[in-house]
Amino acid sequence: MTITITAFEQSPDRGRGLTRDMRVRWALEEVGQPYEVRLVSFPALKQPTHLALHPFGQIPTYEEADLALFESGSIVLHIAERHAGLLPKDANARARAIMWMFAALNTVEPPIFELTIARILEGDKSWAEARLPLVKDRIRARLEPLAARLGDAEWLDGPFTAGDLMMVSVLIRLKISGILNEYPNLAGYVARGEARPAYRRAFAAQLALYTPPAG
Ligand code: GTB
Repeated sequence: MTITITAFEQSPDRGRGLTRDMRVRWALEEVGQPYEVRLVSFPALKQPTHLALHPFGQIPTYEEADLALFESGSIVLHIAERHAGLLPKDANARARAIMWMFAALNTVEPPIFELTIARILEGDKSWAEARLPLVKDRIRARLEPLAARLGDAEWLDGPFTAGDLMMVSVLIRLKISGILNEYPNLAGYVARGEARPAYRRAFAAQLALYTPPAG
């Protein structure tokens, strides 16, 4: 059964792995499922055809036979539940992996996304510079306890799970800000995620989409 996901036709990050289709690609690579990508232009995101798939007019979406999903978290959870490799067999460990997915999306990602908004959408406002330290401190308030919990461990709770995939995907956006380097164990955690062969394949696939052919 063919899996089709959507991604930006022209990505504002030029394929640096920051858009949310990347976590879906990574999950599919981890479980060894081939997939196709349908590129959507910005105007098309808000047209009826795409809105029927995604009521908020965003990417990514996921289609497989008669199933259509939106929300990267629900898509990654669906992939993890259908295919071996991202959720432990033990019921309690599985519940904790899903807990970490929610922690990534619900607790850690919001202040990180706020920094993107502050920089990109509010960067030209007279008060933008004064607000940045507050936004960054709200991120630190999440990273500090996360770093304490991770400690010297390789992953958040035993072997690599969908919880780590989601947490690394969320933290990656902080790399350019320098905040991640304030927490060396989190920086190492992200680097371990990026070094996974599945991540590298997903990254290369989306980068290739936005790289003009040589010559
Ligand atoms: N909660 C949803 C999910 O997790 O799937 C959020 C999806 C979402 O925000 N999608 C964005 C989108 O479609 C793309 S990823 N935006 C278009 C719109 O809302 O009209 C967000 C994003 C955009 C750009 C960069 N960048 O340039 O670095 C990074 C991330």
